[in-house]
Amino acid sequence: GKTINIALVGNPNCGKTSLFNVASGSHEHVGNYSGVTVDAKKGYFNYKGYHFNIYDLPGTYSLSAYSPEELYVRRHIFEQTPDVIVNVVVASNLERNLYLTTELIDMDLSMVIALNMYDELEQSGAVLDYKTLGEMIGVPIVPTVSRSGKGIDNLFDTIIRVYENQDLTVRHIHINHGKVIESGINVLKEELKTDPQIKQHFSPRYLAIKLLEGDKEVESILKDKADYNDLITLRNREVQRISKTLGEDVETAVSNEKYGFISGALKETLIPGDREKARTT
Ligand code: GDP
Ligand code: MG
Ligand code: K
Repeated sequence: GKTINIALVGNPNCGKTSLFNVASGSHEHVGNYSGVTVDAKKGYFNYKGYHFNIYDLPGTYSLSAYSPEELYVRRHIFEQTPDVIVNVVVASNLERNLYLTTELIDMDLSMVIALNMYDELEQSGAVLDYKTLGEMIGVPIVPTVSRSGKGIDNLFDTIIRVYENQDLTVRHIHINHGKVIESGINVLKEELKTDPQIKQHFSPRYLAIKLLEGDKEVESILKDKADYNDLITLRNREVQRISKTLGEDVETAVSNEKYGFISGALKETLIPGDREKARTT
């Protein structure tokens, strides 16, 4: 059968390891797989004729290059190129959890969202139209309770559909960062697109955004490009123009746009319940 490599990506304490355990059962390689100080595990199992390799990655709030965890997760995505990313989110804390989702969307990856701790969302009395939310962001969303295993089959059925390009929810969207930043993204993207190697491995839009944010690791990925110096000159010019026009740095502006995008999407799909109750159970 076919092999599907998946990676669990989500904030700390969103239920990744619980999901990993319930999916892989006792079939895992623990030990020194990563060789680094962050916590990561690989497991494997068969389901519906497919062989799954599943990686439980360290928890992260973002995919910038600030912490060893963020760097580890991003390198795993760049280097291992999982077939499908499972973005695990806490159903009752979407405003915060979906920030990482917007970073994954920028990277233009095949992805499914596990709407985990769905039991807590239901207990809080909140109602989420997750199907519509998934359609808005172009990513299928599957409610799960990874502690009990509820929804896990549905999650893996969805992963198979996404892998086989048979899921109708999947659509690549761009989070619009406004005219001033978008023109900077386009300038750099056009420059990056001329390199077939880069276009094949990374989303040029993602690299352009990260360059504007001053991401050092993305710079080092691009170091070998023939016209690297021109690219950086162009980047510096755009960063100056943007921060002068907007009166704030690119990173702040981009993250504000992302939070705005999330709250806009939730305004249309979430009827909040009693949050405090959900967080303390
Ligand atoms: P990780 O840090 O993302 O690996 O999260 P863990 O799997 O360690 O889970 C963090 C905590 O949330 C643990 O106490 C789990 O028992 C609990 N948990 C995980 N999944 C669920 C779920 O679906 N519902 C509820 N209520 N709790 C969960
Ligand atoms: Mg864990
Ligand atoms: K909890």
